[in-house]
Amino acid sequence: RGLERDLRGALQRGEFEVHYQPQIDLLTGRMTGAEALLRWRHPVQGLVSPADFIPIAESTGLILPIGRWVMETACRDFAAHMSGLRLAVNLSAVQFLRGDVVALVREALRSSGLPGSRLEIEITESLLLEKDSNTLDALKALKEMGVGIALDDFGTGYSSLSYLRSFPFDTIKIDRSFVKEADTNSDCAAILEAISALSAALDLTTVAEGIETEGQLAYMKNLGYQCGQGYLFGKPMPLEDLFHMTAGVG
Ligand code: G
Ligand code: G
Ligand code: MN
Ligand code: NA
Repeated sequence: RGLERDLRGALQRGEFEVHYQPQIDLLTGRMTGAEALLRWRHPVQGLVSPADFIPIAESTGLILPIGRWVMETACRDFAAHMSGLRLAVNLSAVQFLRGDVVALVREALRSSGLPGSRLEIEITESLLLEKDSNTLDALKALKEMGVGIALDDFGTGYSSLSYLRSFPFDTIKIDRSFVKEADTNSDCAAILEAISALSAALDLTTVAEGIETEGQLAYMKNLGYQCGQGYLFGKPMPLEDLFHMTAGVG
């Protein structure tokens, strides 16, 4: 397929960009950090969504060099320009199973000078489903470096509750499909309330994804969600725009 062929040289040709989406403390309204989101500027097709090319990058193994580039670029950006703010970076299951994520993160922190405590990695349940014993060791090693671990897209998988007990998470990110209907669907509301109580009991930080309206914001805040991300606060944006947002807030 054409996209796969084009993906092979994209890194060398400098076609990737890392954008950043702000994460907001819902109590204070302040930005606490941002999630790094990869963008591919294809010379003919324009911006290609990661939803379309990450699966190809995973099946071809290209996710290893591309994922390394994202981690190094984002750590460098934040160490140099985003003093104090935290950085979240998505890691694919393939990076855990076929790469050395501990060495990858250690090297990115070392070369950028970013403290481990300012980095959080985001993983999804698909990784934990693999039941690879090295995964737990890798997560523990990252935690020893001060790096936070977030479970992404929470609520969309199968057996999330047992994972919460078995893996050293700091944060769970509630999938935006729940947040979308928070203030209109009573089943969603009940699930969100239960997740909030569970997170508090397990001392996990909650991030509500995909907040688009003031109504959703008020609702999630009221349920005790600590952080939020979504178009209401800002879309994924180039580093320069994120920098201006922080300068404006002071
Ligand atoms: O940015 P957008 O919301 O279109 O991202 C779509 C999907 O691609 C999300 O699930 C997101 O987690 C994933 N994604 C974005 N950037 C990266 C990345 O750098 N690495 C990995 N593994 N996934 C990413
Ligand atoms: O799966 P993950 O959460 O890593 O990916 C985040 C994805 O969600 C990105 O593609 C990002 O562009 C998208 N996103 C972020 N905020 C919103 C939002 O408020 N509404 C919608 N519809 N999508 C969002
Ligand atoms: Mn994510
Ligand atoms: Na998500």
